[in-house]
Amino acid sequence: MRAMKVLAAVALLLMAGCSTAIIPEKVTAIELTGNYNTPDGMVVDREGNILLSCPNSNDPTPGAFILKIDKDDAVSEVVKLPEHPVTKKPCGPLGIDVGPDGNLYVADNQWFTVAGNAAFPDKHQSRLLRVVMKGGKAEKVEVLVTGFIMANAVACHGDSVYVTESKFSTDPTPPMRSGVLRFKLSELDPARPIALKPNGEDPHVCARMKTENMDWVGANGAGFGADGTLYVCNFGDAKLEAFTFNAEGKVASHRMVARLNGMKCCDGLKVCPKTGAVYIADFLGNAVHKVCPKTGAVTTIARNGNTTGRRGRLDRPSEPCVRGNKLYVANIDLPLAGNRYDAPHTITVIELGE
Ligand SMILES: [Ca+2]
Ligand SMILES: [Ca+2]
Repeated sequence: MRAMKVLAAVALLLMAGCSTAIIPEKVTAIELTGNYNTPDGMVVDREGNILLSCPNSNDPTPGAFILKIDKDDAVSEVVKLPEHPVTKKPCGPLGIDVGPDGNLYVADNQWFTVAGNAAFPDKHQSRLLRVVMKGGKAEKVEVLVTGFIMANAVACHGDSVYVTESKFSTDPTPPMRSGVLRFKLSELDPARPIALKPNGEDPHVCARMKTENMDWVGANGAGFGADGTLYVCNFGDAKLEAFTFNAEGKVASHRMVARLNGMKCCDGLKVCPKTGAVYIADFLGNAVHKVCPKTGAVTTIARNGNTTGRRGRLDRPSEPCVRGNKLYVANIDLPLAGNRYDAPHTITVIELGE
């Protein structure tokens, strides 16, 4: 009994320690207003603007958008994305990257629409889209790949675009299988979209992961280091994993960089172009972390309890983005894990001081 009490006290202390707020010295917020209520994926374009996916999952009434955050943090609209032809619901833009052709590659995640919805027995409704850009303006939106369950991060590297599939099947038996698919830009043709084979059997799968925790999802954020290492977040198991590929594009090495150590999950990630550090949004921990890719050391940059997002507080963050010495963190504010979806709808902006 006494041992039980001691254990309970230790557990409480540990829990309290894990949830200690860490508020950065210099932190502000960009507030999204009007048609924009739920931010997610981000990338810095060639002109230094941040392109932001705005799936509006919390209030889909206005549709879904790609937005631009310019150098002065002013927000404007790049394009409103078309609704999905089968679900008739708005596009679900999550991961976004700029290709070597200057066009935008965007994951359309329809999982939130089809999960648990008997009207859509085929759960493979998510897609890879291309926003064709001309003179800085969106010209048209093309469908390149169909048949994902949960298309998530997008990363362009070399002659290819890489997309994480957060689960290969809806089989509830652990472990959950997920991974990364690689498409050569030259094989992408909107006149003949690639229809993926289900269950992780498609030949475009280039990296595979397993997740023991079945409560959430597997492969999530992804990005490349300067040396060509592909970093992938394993959401449910709170792991950062790393893959290298040989000349034939096959996996040459697969290692775990970091696990837990203050992280409750690993959602979106970005590799800092200057330092090589991997920044990770921790949706469940309401935190953002920096991971050293060499040692696996985890440094928590910011963490707080459930909030509205006011004064730059984190409000269920899903994706980080480094621009200069600032870390931008999209607060997806989904009503999960005790959080309430609420105004303001924010991007937290943290000065890194490095
Ligand atoms: Ca909020
Ligand atoms: Ca909230």
